[in-house]
Amino acid sequence: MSDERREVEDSNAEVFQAMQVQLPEPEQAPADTGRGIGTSTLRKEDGKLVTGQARFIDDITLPGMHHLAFVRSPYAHAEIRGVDAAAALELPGVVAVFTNDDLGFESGVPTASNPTGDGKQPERPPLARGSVRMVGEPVAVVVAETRYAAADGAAAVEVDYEPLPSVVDVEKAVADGAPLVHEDIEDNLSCSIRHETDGFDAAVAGAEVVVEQRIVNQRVAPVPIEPRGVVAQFVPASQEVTLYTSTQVPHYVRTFTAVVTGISEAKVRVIAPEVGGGFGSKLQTYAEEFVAVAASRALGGRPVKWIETRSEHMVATVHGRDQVQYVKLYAREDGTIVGLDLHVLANMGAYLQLLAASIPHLTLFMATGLYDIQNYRCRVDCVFTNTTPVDAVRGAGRPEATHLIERTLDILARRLGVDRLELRRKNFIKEFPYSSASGLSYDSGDYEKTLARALELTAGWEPDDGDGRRRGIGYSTWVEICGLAPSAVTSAIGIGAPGWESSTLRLHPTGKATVITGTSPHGQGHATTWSQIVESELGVPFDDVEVIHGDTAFAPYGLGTYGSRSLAVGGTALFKSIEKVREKARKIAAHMLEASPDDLEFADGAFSVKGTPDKAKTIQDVIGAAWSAADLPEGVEPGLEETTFFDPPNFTFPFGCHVCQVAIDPDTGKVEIERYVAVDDCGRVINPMIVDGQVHGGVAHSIGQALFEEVVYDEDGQPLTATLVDYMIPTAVEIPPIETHRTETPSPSNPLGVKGIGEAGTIAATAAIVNAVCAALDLDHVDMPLQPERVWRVLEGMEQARRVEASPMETKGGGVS
Ligand code: MCN
Repeated sequence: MSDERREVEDSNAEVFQAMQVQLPEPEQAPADTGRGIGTSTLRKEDGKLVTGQARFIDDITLPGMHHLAFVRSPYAHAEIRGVDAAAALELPGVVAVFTNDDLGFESGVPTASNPTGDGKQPERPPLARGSVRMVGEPVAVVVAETRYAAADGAAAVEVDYEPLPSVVDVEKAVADGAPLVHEDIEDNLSCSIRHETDGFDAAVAGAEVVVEQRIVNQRVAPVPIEPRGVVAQFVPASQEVTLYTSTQVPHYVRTFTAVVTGISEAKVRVIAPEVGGGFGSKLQTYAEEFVAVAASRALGGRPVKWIETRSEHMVATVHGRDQVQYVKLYAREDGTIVGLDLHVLANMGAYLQLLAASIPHLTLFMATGLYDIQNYRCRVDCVFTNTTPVDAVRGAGRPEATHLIERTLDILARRLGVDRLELRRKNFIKEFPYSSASGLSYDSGDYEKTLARALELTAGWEPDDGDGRRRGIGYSTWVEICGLAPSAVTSAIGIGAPGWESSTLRLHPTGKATVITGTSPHGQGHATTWSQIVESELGVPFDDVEVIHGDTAFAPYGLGTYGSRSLAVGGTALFKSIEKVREKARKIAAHMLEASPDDLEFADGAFSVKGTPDKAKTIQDVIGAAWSAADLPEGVEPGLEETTFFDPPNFTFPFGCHVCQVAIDPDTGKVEIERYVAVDDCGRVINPMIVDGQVHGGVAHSIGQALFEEVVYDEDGQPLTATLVDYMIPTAVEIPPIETHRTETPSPSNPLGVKGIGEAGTIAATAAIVNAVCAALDLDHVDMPLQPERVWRVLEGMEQARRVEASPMETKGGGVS
């Protein structure tokens, strides 16, 4: 060691000084690198995704790892008389077969939803005990040396079932004498959520027109590109477990893994590596996660892996929507809407998953849409059936709301013989904040503006049926609730989870920044947009910001990514951490500049003395000073790192207008979307390109629901759409060019002025498409999906479609509460 070096080691101060000398010259704050807020900066996430360097669950291989395969029920409802694993255990490579009792669970699969406070929440063991209540319910798990051996083992396990009567349809499930899904729940109802404004009956008594319509919002499957998967490794000596899982909510998975397995929460580490899409379905804690952890524990710490097959996905991962809605809309002859009476039968499936009844509760909240409807009565019955649980799928309760109100508005316009856009304008909410009849406070909006912009953009559209096809234009003027929070409200409406979000901002001695976010992106581009916020607000260049997420060992507790909340809540948590860092940095800069903190201004990443711009310190200068700590103002701690937990005062309410033109082939019933224009308002925009991408994806999702997708069960509860051959999701061929446009109405709910956009397209689009088809066919209503056969039957006037067209509430025996 040189003398010089020895000298350095002698004094801490000198060490810092010496190291500081070795630091690269701090980069100067960018005046404008063009990658801050408001720019369409390319996504920094994409390099590894498009070059195959990203790591998904199935890329993870641990030494000595075994594989799991689940034995799943082939019956919709049956008693389990016995499980015989002898033949499976004889097979080469099969190591063990576990049933629920072998795995030492301390509770069942959790739900965090109880909107009425007294909802029936049947216990659901991770592996079925005593009986099964849906096709695909896991009964046992096979551990084997290879995935193939595990699959062979699962096929060889013999389960003795005694089939029981089952019910799959919500209307049948609530009828007298229906088979019971849970023997102790006599009406198949988990809960009935009710809301009624004062004096409802008197207020609607004077209505001159009443539109009644039964609307089916059919069951859909989420179908992300990557199905679910887990890798778990338990360490017996320390009683720790690491769980890699394809999830949107790693911290919830950690908490519930602790609850279900009894392992200390502090010893559970959950990692969400790259997640290949979720669309709401990975906002869950699933039986397979708990089983994998418990299996690794039962095997003395051997790591295990399970990767969901596509057919498993179609029965074992939650489904979405599945509501039958009885709508009654009251109006005056002049088009003023007087009141809305809504009864929803919401299919919960066989068990409650994480959000369960809270999903149709969101339908209740948003069913009056962007119209000033002050008289409102709604009843949502959450019904058990022998089917896969229904929970969040992109939009989660809000596409169902938009669809029903936008469909009913078009029917009302036909009934009154008035222009459907005039009818909308007449009833638009015009002043904000607006107290809705369902008890919400809409933060900001300008519904005329998005409609006007959409009309400007579609002014030249003139449906021409010169080629023999029938054409129509449909409109959807929509609003949604997102940015899920505030915690006091989520708690008050029976969601047993808060709504805040966290972020840590850490500045490194080299002037670079790490953001640790509690959100858990899986395609939304948070690394990019969070870096844009740091560049604009702190002056650390976009490329110098690293964003870490999805690992509970590193991050403060975070609630994850769902409900289009990440920017409005998590992005704001980051903004607030930046503010805290800036305030501390201001004190240090003032000390360095021998000025008062109040005399400094911060712009373009530098503090300067007001009126003397050349007396300045960049944020990078300050980061170095905070780290070296050689000369800090009194009372200021070294380092620049801040954490924020942000709980917003309100939700955000994005809105917009979507317009769609369809052409229908009368010979085949095939619907083609010829043009699609989306004008959305999500407040201030961080990255316009990402927002466009989210809208594209969201609209594509709803094109799937409007035209193609439906999960179908037969009478006995056998799924008829358990593969992608039977369940059609649209490909690029079916998705038309989607034109996206925006207006910007800032939200007062957060300092960035932002609202969510991740679900907007999905929430808006089905109504625009079905309204266009109904306009083309000149009829009141037809239910989704508008597959060629259904449309052809409408055109041919065949019985099934006539029933739908002629307001089938009488024929179906349903009623409005
Ligand atoms: N954004 C923006 N300016 C705004 C609003 C949003 O730049 N005014 C950016 C955000 O910074 C973020 C993205 O747009 O990068 C989406 O933000 P946000 O609306 O906050 O939504 P979340 O990030 O919370 O995403 C959740 C939402 C949901 S609920 C589903 S479901 C969904 C979706 O996002 N699933 C997706 N988009 C998806 N995209 C992909 N690729 N895969 C999924 O599974």
